[in-house]
Amino acid sequence: MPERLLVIGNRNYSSWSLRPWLLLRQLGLPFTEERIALDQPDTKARILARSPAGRVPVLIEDELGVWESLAIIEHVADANNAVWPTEPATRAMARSISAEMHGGFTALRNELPMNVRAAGRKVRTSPAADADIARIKAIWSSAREAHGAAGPWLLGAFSAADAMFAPVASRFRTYGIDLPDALAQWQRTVLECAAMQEWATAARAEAEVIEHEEVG
Ligand SMILES: N[C@@H](CCC(=O)N[C@@H](CS)C(=O)NCC(=O)O)C(=O)O
Repeated sequence: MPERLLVIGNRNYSSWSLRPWLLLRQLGLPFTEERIALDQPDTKARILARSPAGRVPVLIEDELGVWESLAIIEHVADANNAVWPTEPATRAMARSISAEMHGGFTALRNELPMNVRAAGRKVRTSPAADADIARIKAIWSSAREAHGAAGPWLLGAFSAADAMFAPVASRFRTYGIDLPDALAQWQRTVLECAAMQEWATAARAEAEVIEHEEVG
């Protein structure tokens, strides 16, 4: 069993940290964690001591460092076949939408920052963010239409795709983005699972407030 250390940022704000953390927890893979508070005078130096990329999350497994959330997920998948669906077409969809999340939706991410403990926030979104929201709803709808009968997660069984979109599920609740029933059901599946509850409870216990992440 490898020694795994996951280096994360603030639970309340660090959406990229949440993704691999949720995946490891949901799959029951043991790991220890190191939390580096973001936006502090020593943040950069502390992260750089763990990763040359200077960003969290970072997975350190035995002596090996892996950075970038999707690369961490792929590394975990190398030794665990529950990370991605096994059926080839479902697996291809899971990978496609996860890569789309990793590489895109910049307007949404900028305008609606993850803020796990906040609720009832209202933001006037730009057309670019509205387009991101529409595309995300379309992704979730096509996933649920094709795989709803197989289980409550995005593609039926839990997979990395749920972990990749979990921070968006949280944002949509914080900022009151309306969802049709089938998508609201998936949102509840993610936000109410034990691992996500654990993350949210710890986020609420964090003292730091990062002003520029507090919008709406
Ligand atoms: N593309 C990266 C994004 C990582 C990222 O932007 N992390 C933020 C926190 S959510 C960070 O480390 N910020 C600290 C900094 O830039 O100093 C990934 O997928 O892991």
